[in-house]
Amino acid sequence: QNPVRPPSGGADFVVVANRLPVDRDTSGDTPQWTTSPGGLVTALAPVMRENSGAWIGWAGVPDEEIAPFDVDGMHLVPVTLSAQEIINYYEGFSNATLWPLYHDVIVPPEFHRAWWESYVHVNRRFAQAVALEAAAGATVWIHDYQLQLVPALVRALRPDVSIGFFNHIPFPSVELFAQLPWRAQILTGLLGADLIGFQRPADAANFRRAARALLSVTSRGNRISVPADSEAGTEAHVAEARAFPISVDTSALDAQAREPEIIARAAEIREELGDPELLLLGVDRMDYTKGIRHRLKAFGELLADGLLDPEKVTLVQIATPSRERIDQYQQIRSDVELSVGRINGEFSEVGIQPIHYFHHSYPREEMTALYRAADVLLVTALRDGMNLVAKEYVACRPQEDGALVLSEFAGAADQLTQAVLVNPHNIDGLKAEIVRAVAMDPREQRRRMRSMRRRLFREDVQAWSQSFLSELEALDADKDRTSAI
Ligand code: GDG
Repeated sequence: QNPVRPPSGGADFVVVANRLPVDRDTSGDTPQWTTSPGGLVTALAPVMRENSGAWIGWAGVPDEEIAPFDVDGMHLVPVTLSAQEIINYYEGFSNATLWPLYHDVIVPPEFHRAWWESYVHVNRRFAQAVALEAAAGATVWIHDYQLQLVPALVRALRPDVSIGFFNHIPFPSVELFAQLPWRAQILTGLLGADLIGFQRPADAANFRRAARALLSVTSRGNRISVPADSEAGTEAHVAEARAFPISVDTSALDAQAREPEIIARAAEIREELGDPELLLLGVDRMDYTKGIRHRLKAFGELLADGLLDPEKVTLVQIATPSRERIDQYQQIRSDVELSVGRINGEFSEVGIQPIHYFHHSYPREEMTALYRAADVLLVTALRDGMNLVAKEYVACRPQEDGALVLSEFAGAADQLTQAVLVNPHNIDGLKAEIVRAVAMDPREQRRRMRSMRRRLFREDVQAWSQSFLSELEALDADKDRTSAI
């Protein structure tokens, strides 16, 4: 399938994200692009195909100018990043300044002027790419914390387009956000959008409060009056900031979990693990926000207390490699590996190993089989925008059994209210709730799982993108009427 390429400036729908949804496969004779199947692609690919869309982002290779190309019916427009920009804009400002600051300073954010300058530069480059690709009156949807200046930059270059922004990670309280030396620029950048989406209502409220406190703008309900900015070259407008909780492709995951090969693989996984009576699972990027250390501490203590029996219980912990050049990520990996080694060293016997730890990633089918195999999923994030893993587990339980232990600091706790909710900082409480999930009456498990599944079938990732885009469209239609609030 090779649809007609939109000419430059011909895209009615433009997605902008740090990364293009593809990876370069260099294993064959000629390098090929393969789509990396993530939630965002699932949600947006159909909209892109219906609307002559374009996706703007970095292709994942440094210092290389790559011409736009088409994959799976999507028109992809690469933005070039130099090796130095990857260090300053991506690893530096995005992942060592904004990421920890927006996740409640679990580790201290670093503020460096050279990183900020690179962030500004790269955001300008993205905005220029949008200005070139977007057709007159197009819809532009910008994603995530790496690109917070893009909305206002696009508004200045292309006042005709409709601009949405979605923040995939939390937005911190103003008391923390105020530390950022460039807080006013970031808020002004975001306020360039017509619609600013967040995972939780609390994130949207934090943003509105920061805008009022630090920029002195006025707001009513979800709407913020943004004054004209002669320096930036933008007119006055109204921006709406509210929650649009992201979700998963529930029916696709459910269907995959029902495939005979997946069911067989799930049984095989349990067998290969030595047929434990109880299989606990953790799936995370190796990131200090995910609370992997807290989870291991609780698990280790439960073994020591004799409340979990290593002969009967196995924990599978997958921690996929992430941001490995950043110090704090090397640190969390060492901490996790030390803890896994200690617990296994203490409680293993020949043929018995309480923790199976994997520091690599798996194909989607294997993930689905693992979700299907696990009796209990442990999500103990210290702060997490949403946490799709929790939703994927629920979607992959067609038999309506299994229990989900879920941190109240993950956005998913707003929708998955029937999970066993925990505060991962409270190790005694976490231990008690793990025991509760493990011992839960199957009828109660079923009642809870059924209710969570029902909600996820209604509130899937397609519903998420549709509700965001239709609100953006409604705001656009309403523009003249709401130029003042
Ligand atoms: C950010 C926010 C928000 C993981 N290991 C493998 C694998 N994964 C997949 C999971 C899931 C995704 O990666 C991780 O998504 P999460 O939502 O759990 O977390 P972040 O990566 O931190 O994502 C988060 C999200 O954006 C969306 O808005 O929910 O709060 O931090 O889909 O399944 N996939 C495969 N192999 C692996 O080994 N195939």
